[in-house]
Amino acid sequence: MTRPLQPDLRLKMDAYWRAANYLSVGQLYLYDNPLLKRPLALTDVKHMLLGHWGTTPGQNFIYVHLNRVIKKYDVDMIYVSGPGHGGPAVVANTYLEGTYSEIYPDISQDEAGLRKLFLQFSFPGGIPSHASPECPGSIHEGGELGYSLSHSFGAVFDNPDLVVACVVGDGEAETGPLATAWHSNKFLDPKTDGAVLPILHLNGFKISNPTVLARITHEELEQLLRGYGWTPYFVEGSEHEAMHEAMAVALDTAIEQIRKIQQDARLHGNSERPHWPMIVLRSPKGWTGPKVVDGLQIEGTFRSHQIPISDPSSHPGHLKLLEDWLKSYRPEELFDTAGRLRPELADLAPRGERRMGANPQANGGMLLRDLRLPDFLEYAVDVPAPGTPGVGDTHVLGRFLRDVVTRNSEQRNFRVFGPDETLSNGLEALFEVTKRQWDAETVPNDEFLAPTGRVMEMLSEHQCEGWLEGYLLTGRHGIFNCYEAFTHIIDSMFNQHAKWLKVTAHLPWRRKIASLNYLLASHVWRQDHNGFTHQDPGFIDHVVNKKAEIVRVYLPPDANCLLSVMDHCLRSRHYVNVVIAGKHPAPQWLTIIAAFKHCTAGIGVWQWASNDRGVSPDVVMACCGDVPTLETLAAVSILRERLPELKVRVVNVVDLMKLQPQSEHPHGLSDRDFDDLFTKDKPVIFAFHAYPALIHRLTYRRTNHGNIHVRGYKEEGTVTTPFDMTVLNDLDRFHLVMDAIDRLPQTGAAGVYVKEQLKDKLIEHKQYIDKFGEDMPEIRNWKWSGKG
Ligand SMILES: Cc1ncc(C[n+]2csc(CCOP(=O)(O)OP(=O)(O)O)c2C)c(N)n1
Repeated sequence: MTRPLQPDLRLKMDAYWRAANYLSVGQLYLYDNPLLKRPLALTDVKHMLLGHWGTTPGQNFIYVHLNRVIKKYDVDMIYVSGPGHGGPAVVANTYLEGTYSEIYPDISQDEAGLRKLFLQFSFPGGIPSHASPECPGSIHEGGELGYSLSHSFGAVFDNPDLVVACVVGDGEAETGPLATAWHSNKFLDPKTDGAVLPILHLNGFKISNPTVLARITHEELEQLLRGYGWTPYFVEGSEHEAMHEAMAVALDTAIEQIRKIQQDARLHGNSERPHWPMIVLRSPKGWTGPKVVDGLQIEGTFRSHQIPISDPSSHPGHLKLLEDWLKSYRPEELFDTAGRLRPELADLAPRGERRMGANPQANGGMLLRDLRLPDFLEYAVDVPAPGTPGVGDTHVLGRFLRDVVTRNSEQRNFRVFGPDETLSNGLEALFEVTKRQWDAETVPNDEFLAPTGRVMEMLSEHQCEGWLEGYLLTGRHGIFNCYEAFTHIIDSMFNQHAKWLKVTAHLPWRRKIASLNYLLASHVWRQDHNGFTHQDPGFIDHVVNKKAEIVRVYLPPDANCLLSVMDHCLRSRHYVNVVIAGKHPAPQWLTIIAAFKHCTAGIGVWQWASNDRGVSPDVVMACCGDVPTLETLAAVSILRERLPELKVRVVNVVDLMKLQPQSEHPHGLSDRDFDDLFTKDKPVIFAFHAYPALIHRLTYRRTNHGNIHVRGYKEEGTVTTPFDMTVLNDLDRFHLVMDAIDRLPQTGAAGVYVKEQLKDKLIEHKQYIDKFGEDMPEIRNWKWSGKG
């Protein structure tokens, strides 16, 4: 290939790079004097010096080179900064291309704007030091390292014209999520998806350690990347002219190769798995920064990671070093006296929405289109009477999701993600209309694999979560279905996404995106065959820590409720919705209309199961979750049969956040409504799907909290029968009845007799399952009698 850079262009690009570097150092250090029009004084320097320099000049170098290829090839491109602590770089570049000032007019393209740009960085009331939501063009903050490639791939699914340039930190590359994300290339369809161009930024160091990938041989690294299926192009060195040339050649090659792969697939039907190009940029950490400070080498070492020159007020000589460093970029050549970038340099940036900071893909809500949803009422399970046997709630939902796929097949804006569990979680109906997207080899006995499909499965919860987040952040919709216990694997990714949603919800220019919907099937109570390792309902404990305006938790008790809840979640915006549902055959309680009403209210008295009409109840039997609801109703039928004078009220909770006070969560019941349901002074036996402490945490301010007695999972589990799981945790119908009697002295001797009989029942149960390996017939065949 001929050299793509004319000397004049190379010099201008170098100047643009210097401008970005100058603006980056300015952000780290300058309080005033942004154009160095007078000698640098201590009063011009911020008191608290915060931020990261090390990664920044390399990212500035990449950005200016990406601008060139965007213009040359008219590429629809966004930028993902893996080491997002290079915040100064993305801020500097979006400022230089003009998008920053368009969004924040106060940060104007002049000296006053420069001063504010510098001041706001890592300053109280200003912007954080990462590629944060405030930064135009960012879909990935990069504060918690590891997710850049998964986000990038999520962004290009169903986005055939988009290229995501994804800078991967060589430290970031050591994380589990990133290490597995290289495999995303086996799940990309060159016909219908876009492309990711990874740029492995091999600057050699993390905070205070070398990076693994920088300390293996060139050959090992190349083999590793080729082994992952990539074609790596190396750009290595530090000499500016040579590096500009090498980067330009590598980028031209990569873009042309991406175009060729796409054309081969799209126009010529080539169905071989492509070996997509990527770039390895080996450049010094802290490139162009101070070489030596206080006798210690800085550039090219871990010492450049954060602030290379510290505390000038107490270190004579540091101020001069800083001034020399800033001046080394020759700002007077880059900005005119008014502080405006010189026109011949400004001209290097792409125009309009081709600027990476202005690309609507990075503000996905702008592109979001509503899903075309089928009428969920049509998928209803017929429930002629409470207790009608069901086939398994998620199996019913699967038919609805199947038709969501079909109805949006033209829009191509809905996908279902999961780590190899879509079938196991009961969503097999999806495969009537779509496949799992898979671009690697297939052999005759494979099932449901195709180069393009709506189901994305790789056995990495990180990868699925990251893909889905990238997909949502670029304006599409989706669901993550996962075993409940293993959703914990992405606790931290959920955190980051929830934080992103919280911050973006308050940025007027950021449009709302579709909610992140978790479907946690295969839950704690029905992991009979997998046992203890698969029994953990704690994800929701974690979720409810996040901002109430963002998180929603639903526990539909049956299939019709699940349909109603999922329909709601798929219409919602900018939330994280957690839905916990069963997949095993289980009794159905509500007709679809009753389910719709119940789920809309989120909580309510099940009058058909209660006998306290017209009087105040003696006891409230509350339940939340499908198995606790079953056990509660079975307990209620014992109470009503054996102690018929008792007035029992059944309250079912679908929307967990109804329990919190209104002041704490927008869904919260008013105290008045809560007291109406749970009474001010009567015992409440609360059967809960997850750890009992969560109910106490949500209700501790309620009038009747002292009388709420919660049964839930208390970390007892093994491979056993479904009913025995509840017995092991005291959540079974017999314990619930005994709990009620213990709090109802008025049951007197009759209550004592019932308790004694139920204790015997528990012994019988144990003997029976030990002998036969399944639950007693009276448990298996129990049905709600309907007697009220
Ligand atoms: C998951 C995670 N672990 C630890 C950190 C703390 N941390 C911040 S920067 C950094 C080193 C990053 O190295 P690299 O990805 O190579 O970025 P660069 O050298 O370009 O700054 C670490 C460990 C983090 N941000 N995220």
